[in-house]
Amino acid sequence: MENVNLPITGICSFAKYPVCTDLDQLDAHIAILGVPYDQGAAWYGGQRLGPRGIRSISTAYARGSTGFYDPEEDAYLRASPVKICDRGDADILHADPGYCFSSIENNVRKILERGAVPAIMGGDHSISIPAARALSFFDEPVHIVQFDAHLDFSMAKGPQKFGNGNPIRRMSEMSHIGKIVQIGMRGLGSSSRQDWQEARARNTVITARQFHSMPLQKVLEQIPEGKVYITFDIDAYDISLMPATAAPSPGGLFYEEVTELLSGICRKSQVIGFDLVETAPPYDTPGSTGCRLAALTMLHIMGQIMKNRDL
Ligand SMILES: [Mn+2]
Repeated sequence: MENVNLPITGICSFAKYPVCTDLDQLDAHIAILGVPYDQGAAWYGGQRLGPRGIRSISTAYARGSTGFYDPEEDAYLRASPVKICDRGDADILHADPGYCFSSIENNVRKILERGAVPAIMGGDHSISIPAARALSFFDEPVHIVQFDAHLDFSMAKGPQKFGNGNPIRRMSEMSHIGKIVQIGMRGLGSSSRQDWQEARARNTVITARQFHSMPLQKVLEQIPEGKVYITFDIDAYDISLMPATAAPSPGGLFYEEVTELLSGICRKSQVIGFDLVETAPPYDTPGSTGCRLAALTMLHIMGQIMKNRDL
């Protein structure tokens, strides 16, 4: 008799996808990479536990090669022949940020070389810096779409240039990064006026308030065509949805509008990779609301990426 294979059983990989820790053997459309790193956190930490927390709750959504039936799309998403695997985590040594950044960049680069889409779960937002470095793999510019409550465009905090307040600034300095669209910013403490002016001069910035006053189609018009990397800071979501993060913020985005926009981006652009960062399980509810939201958002992006590919 075949095993029933309920979520509570088995190995706790992301959504119980097969584990492939040897990247030389990687044979998949999407490779999930955990990055348990939070030395970039300016204040509250705990993001290093993000990959474990997300993996644990994600097993509830394990359907293997059958995929998930989406009644609104009348389609099975992430179904065979789509191949997804969990690569495990980038090697991390917290006392040595340089070592960690090399490890993250090498992992992402290797996943790209094997022809797979990296699906990265952090970790604090600084991990997007080495991930973006690996995007020089492509022979054309890669555009960035950021979801976030915060601008993350600070030049530096004292001598620190590689913290979780700096990733978009660091990306903007990379010659292989093209346009940058920033969505969801709001509230107090999100960079200085000068940072905002410089971000608005270089990038397209859509605050949460602007987002809520715009038809989705207008937002989509701002998304570049071509190759796009999505960096999704989970605090883009409204505080009522997302307790499990270091800087939760009211006035944020909601699941339906986020997933609809993500679907639109995957239709319009070629999404070549994404990260989802800043999930911090120590602040989560007992029912793992935040980790669940993170897992579902990742599954949604993966489903939409593959729906728009010819296999
Ligand atoms: Mn951020």
